[in-house]
Amino acid sequence: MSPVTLSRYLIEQTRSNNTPADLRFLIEVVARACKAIAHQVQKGALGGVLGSMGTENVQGEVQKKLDVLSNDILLEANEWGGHLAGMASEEMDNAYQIPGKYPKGAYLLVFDPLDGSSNIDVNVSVGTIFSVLRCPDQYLSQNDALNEQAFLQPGTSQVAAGYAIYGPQTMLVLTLGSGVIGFTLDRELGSFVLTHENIQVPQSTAEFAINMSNQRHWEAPVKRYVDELLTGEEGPLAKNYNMRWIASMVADVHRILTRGGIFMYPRDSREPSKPGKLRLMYEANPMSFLIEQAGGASTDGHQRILDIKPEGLHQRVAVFLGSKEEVERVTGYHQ
Ligand code: P6P
Repeated sequence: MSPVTLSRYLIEQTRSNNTPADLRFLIEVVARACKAIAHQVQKGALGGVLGSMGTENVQGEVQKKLDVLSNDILLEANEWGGHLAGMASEEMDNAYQIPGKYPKGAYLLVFDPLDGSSNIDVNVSVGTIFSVLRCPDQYLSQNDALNEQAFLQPGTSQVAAGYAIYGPQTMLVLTLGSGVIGFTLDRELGSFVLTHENIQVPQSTAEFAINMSNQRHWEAPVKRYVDELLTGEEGPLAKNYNMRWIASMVADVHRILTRGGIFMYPRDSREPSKPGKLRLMYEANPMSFLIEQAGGASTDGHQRILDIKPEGLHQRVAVFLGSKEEVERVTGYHQ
């Protein structure tokens, strides 16, 4: 049988649950933009795209050339299609208004154009994370500027989410709300080909992911939990655990979707005013949607991340996601 490409998947699989044509079109446009980003990322030094821009984003983080280039690729790919009411990104302070010369549509696209920036210049996997929301009717207008309030919906409102990972393979991992599927980029075809149907996170695991250098800054429940992981089979968990920390959320989450694990980025005392490092709208929410759709769990230590009502586009959140058994355990320690 000929390979099932993303286009064929979107038509065949979504015919049954009649996914709107505009949403299928949006996913294909985002996938095409991710192919263009992959092309730039994989040039590396040969493309003159490594290093920093010398500017900072709204988070006060130094912007890498590839951050800005990836952001521009996603904006240019999506602004003309007539399927979006607006866009928002880690790299832009405010929402992106669809230029007046183009029609607007019913969806909102939120993304981290290139996550894992600290790894870009050292050739470690990075990725693009995206989340799709419906624009509430009261904010839909062909003429008026889009009000940023339109984006501030809980993660349960997402209609689709996914990521592209630029690693040894370029893959697209996606959910439309009926499970998680994975596509691998076939460079000869130039298409994403279905390679992973029905991705499931194992309920239990022996692998955890956290940046241990922050240990002295964690809250007590996290210190207790990680201490128990480290005491292994002599400890209360009666199991030896392994550790991984790639410092690219896309790569760590991809490993967890593939073989299980728990990913943690807790809040810590370095910046007590901030509830965590990772951003809710375009990192935690899309990844939480994928993890839950794959049978895992995702909380901020106290509540389901997808239930959090956002108050700002760039709001941060603590993240505990992955194999349900471990997420429920560490969340229980916070109660
Ligand atoms: P740290 C990358 O900059 C990122 O936003 C996530 O992709 C990653 O999980 C995290 O930050 C790494 O943070 O503090 O370990 O460098």
